[in-house]
Amino acid sequence: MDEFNRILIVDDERYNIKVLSELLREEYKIMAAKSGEMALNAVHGPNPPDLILLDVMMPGLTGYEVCRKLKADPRTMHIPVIFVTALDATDEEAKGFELGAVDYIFKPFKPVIVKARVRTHIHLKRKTDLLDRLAFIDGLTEISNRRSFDITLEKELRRIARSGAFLSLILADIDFFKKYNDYHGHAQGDTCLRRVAKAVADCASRAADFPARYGGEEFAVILPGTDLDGAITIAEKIRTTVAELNIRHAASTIAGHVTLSLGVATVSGSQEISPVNLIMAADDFLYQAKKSGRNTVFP
Ligand code: GH3
Ligand code: MG
Ligand code: MG
Ligand code: MG
Repeated sequence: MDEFNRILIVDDERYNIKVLSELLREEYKIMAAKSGEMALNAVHGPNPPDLILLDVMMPGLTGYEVCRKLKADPRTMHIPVIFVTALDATDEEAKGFELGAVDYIFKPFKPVIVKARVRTHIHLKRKTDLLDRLAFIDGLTEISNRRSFDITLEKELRRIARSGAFLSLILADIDFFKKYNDYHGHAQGDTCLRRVAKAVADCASRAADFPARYGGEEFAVILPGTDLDGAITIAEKIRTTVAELNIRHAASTIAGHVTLSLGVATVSGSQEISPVNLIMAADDFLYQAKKSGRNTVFP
């Protein structure tokens, strides 16, 4: 990660960009855009900013329009926006906040005030990012956690109810993991979980795919837009990828390495199904995979 936080300065006047960047460049990495259109390109680039200083009056897209677009896009909605403008009127300021800006600075601005406000919002952004991480990412495996899985499954099921598309769910469970811990030790068990999680995530890498740690040694993958055949193919790829990691499992009675059993269930948007029922359906198949000898995909 970068040592510096990035600030995107958006202003149609070169002079304003110059003054603001001179003010902030000691503490932050500065990006600049001379129009709303360029700003939207910059936020979708490889290094998105941590905060945006946004001029309101610009030819082409105005600052308000840029802000509205940023807040409507899940990829950019979390980037704090501060309006920097000469429009000193309460209703303008209110409009900025209504659009989701975190602050409003009037030109001509006082340098110390700009610095202080930017620092405050960068600090808040860092904390929010950390909270999101703690709330939604599993600390051990660094993939999405159960909370995040529950929220996503519910949301995606609602989405396919409208579109009529398929949605599949894979549940994967490590075979004889209790024996693994007993034989190789808990620390080695943790390392194993991390490697398996990475393999699961690598096999479900399309933008819509959602891999998560479902429980202790259980993983889940939500596959919106994937039918049963497609999901079985992915489950099979997960199974072989994990087997090929060749993580030694001296206590396994079916192989000398770590293996997975997997269950797959699918719904189409025309069916009414709750998250719980879909999970139960996948879990039933997982149970059959276990019963049939493990290291396999069901159905
Ligand atoms: P099966 O093949 O039937 O799935 O057998 P199993 O031993 O894998 O199943 P069981 O559910 O009995 O055991 C799961 C084990 O996973 C027990 C628990 O100690 C271990 N486990 C759960 N979470 C963690 C973890 O975070 N780290 C480690 N090292 N082990 C964990
Ligand atoms: Mg302007
Ligand atoms: Mg289990
Ligand atoms: Mg298990």
